[in-house]
Amino acid sequence: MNRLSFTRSRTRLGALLLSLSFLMGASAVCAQAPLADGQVIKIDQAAGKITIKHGSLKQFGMDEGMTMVYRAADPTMLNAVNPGDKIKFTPDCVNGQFVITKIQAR
Ligand SMILES: [Cu+2]
Repeated sequence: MNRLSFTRSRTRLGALLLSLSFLMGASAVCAQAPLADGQVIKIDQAAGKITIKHGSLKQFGMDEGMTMVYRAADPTMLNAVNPGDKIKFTPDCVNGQFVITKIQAR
């Protein structure tokens, strides 16, 4: 192998590793998490959506607490909670959208 092709293959390897770590980072942003603590702010029963105030969820790249809207995997789940309730919930990511798959008052 001459010096030029050696440099080329090293560059290609670097690009491969870079895209690999990017993919791994992306999957970490979109994976199911264990039960998280939160508080119900608002419920939109008709749309099947719920606004939850929660602490950091590092696996979704949320390093700080925030208030955000989640879609309920099953809208009937929203019958079990009311605005103001402190809850435990399971956030998930389905097709790039944040979804809660489980919710319970605590
Ligand atoms: Cu969030």
